[in-house]
Amino acid sequence: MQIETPSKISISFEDFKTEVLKDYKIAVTSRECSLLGRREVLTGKAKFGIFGDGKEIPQLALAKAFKNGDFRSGYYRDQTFMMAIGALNIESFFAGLYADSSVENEPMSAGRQMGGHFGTHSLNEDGSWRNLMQQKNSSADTSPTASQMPRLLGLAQASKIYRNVDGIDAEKFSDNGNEIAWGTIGNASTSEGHFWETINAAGVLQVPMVISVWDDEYGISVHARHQTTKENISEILKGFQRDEENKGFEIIVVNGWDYTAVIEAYEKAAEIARDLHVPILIHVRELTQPQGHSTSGSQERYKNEDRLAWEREFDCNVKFREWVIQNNFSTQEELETIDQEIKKQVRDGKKAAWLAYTQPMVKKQKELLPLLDNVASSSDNKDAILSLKNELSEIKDPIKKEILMAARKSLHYLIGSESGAKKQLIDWIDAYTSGTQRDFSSNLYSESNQNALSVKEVKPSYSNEAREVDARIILRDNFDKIFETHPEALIFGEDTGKIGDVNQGLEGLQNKYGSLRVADTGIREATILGQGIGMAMRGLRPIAEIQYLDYILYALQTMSDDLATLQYRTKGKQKAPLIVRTRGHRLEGIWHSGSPMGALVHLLRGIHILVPRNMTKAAGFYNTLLEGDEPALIIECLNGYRLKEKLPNNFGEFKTPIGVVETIKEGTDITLVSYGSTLRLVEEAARDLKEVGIHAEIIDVQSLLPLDINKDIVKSVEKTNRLLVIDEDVPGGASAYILQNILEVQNAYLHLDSKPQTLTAKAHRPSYGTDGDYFSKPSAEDIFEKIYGIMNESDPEKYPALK
Ligand SMILES: Cc1ncc(C[n+]2csc(CCOP(=O)(O)OP(=O)(O)O)c2C)c(N)n1
Ligand SMILES: [Mg+2]
Repeated sequence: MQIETPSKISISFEDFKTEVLKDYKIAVTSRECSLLGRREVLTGKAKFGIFGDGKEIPQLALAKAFKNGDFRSGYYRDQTFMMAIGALNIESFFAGLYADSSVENEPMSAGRQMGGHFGTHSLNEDGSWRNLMQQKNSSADTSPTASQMPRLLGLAQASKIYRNVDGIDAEKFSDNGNEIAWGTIGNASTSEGHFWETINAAGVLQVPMVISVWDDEYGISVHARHQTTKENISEILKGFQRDEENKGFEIIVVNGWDYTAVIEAYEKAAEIARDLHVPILIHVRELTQPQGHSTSGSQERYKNEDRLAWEREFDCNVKFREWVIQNNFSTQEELETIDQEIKKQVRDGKKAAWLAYTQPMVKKQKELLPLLDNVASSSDNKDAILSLKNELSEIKDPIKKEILMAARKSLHYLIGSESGAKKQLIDWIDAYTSGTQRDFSSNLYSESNQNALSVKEVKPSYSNEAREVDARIILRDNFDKIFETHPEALIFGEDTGKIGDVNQGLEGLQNKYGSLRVADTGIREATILGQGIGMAMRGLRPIAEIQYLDYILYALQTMSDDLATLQYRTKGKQKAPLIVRTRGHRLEGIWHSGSPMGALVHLLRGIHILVPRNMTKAAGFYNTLLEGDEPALIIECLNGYRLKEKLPNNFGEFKTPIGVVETIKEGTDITLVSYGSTLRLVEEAARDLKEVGIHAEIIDVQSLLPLDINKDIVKSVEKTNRLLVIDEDVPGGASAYILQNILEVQNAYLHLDSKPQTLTAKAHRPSYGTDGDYFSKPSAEDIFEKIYGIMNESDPEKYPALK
């Protein structure tokens, strides 16, 4: 018998039945995992659980429409989808719950993220790209609600670029831009600004993005009436609906428990998005949470009996089961047999995951116990050590912490004694700690041989008759070379396209390279950043421009939570080598003079932060980064575009090294450390100081993250014995960060004859106008007087008091 499937394909009843039963098994497996997962938390084997129960059926439909090369950017409810695409199984589901740090057992994040945070592997062992067209891809989840949205936009936009820009080697990333980026988000999370910004931007850009809203009417305990106008996201998005005259969204509404309706909805969405690059929102309504939001808290506290009864009736798995029986795909008895089989499979898989997780630690426990016996036997603290040993031996499945605690505490009891046994224990602790520490701390930055620090310096070269030009010309000519030689490179931001950025560092380049590669965007910093992340995750080399450093705060959440953690949270299995371009430091007023470098340095570990003092250095950083595989933020000096710099003749080739400082003036009396726009004032002060017999050495750190990887600053302090760090951040900002490195990492305190100090801007935002600047930021006079004061204190006779 031939029948018509929901997607109107004619197949045999038997084939359709097979597919239906396959889906049924995945849905039941996923549900069993949720149920057992909750028990694992309640019995203390896992710390926290957040599951996909009540969202199974639409995810099966999503998985059917999802093709190789496609990307997901979703959230913690999507375990059924991940199982349906073959990226998650029972064992890896439980390994995630247990925080198993083995990437083989727990491929989502090697235990770094809570269970329910999904991702696939985009990279080979050596950090190079896999062929993303031969697999189904999921970008790595993040916990902040709606933080998956900005990245989703970029994942979708990559298809548009691949379809419309010639000359890119797309083999591993795209088939003529036919890939869809699929987003998922909870109904309550659509309250976040990121959601709205992404929706609007996708409508403008017309990219193949399909967002599913899993609507269960709640966000933890808070009902939709507090979340969403009219309690209905698709209703209020109606203005985005495309029509004959205007491009926009296709909006689809479907009940999540209705198996055939969801399949139809996803088939339709896929067809439109893939072919036409139209963004789509699927509002999946009437979903439930059989076990409540998560393992912390019970839903009986905020759902009344009516609601709970409705949820039991409309549970999508229950409805699907009814449908399977009603349509004669199976019988009550057959399904019961299947259910029992799956229950057993899940129990067995859970046990296997627990064993795989605990076995290596039990082995370590067994290794350690005799070592503790050995050290105890000849120790004065024998009883104390044996009691630690006994406590450890009684733990059935010890974790790493418990094992190392026993070992290290025993060592504390051995202070002052020497023995072969103690040496053995120390070696064992060191070996176990260093191996294990990597499980938790590796891959913050790229560990591939393309990492940005291994790119070699190439100096700018100059012809004999090299002209002095406005510095923005150097950026422009260098970008020109970049776009000429890297077809996969593109830049976008506010005023970036038509006028070639507000300082004309891209003048004329849109005409030359087209409006997709040198593009204007709306005023929406978070999604500018997201565009960059998503496109970088699909093999492009985006440069996202944030017009002024002061406005990076709008994008900071995305940079900090998503971009900066990507390598780390996937243990090096995904990367987004995005360059963020901005301009900052002093110019005018509260919002065009910011230099919040301390804040950025602290929030953006995982991203390189570069602070070039001029545009030649900046251009060199772009060239370096394009050769590497890592994300970075480059802050050009806002007041430097019209200053004169000599025109190099090797554009695209000269490279500024990352993490390497430069001594820009030699001196013997004091080491001055600074960066960016402040350096010009430091140089001016140093010239004046020379007049009074003080010879300052000036070091430009150039790169705040990483900072002085060769430890060159201490070499200068060894010579001068005095140290002042100067910047225009707030007191205790980046200057304190630099000082900590010099004193603690480089041990410069050993060489100091004077108190090491910082000179910074005032604690408030910089006031407007020239006087505002003078009284808010360090001036050449401030710098002179500070240094003179240090010299006066050290030798009042030679340097008599200024006042
Ligand atoms: C920015 C942010 N705020 C708060 C939270 C805590 N939180 C986690 S899930 C959640 C509710 C989300 O509800 P919804 O989007 O409807 O998804 P559901 O869990 O109902 O599927 C909240 C408030 C968070 N993770 N991130
Ligand atoms: Mg919800």
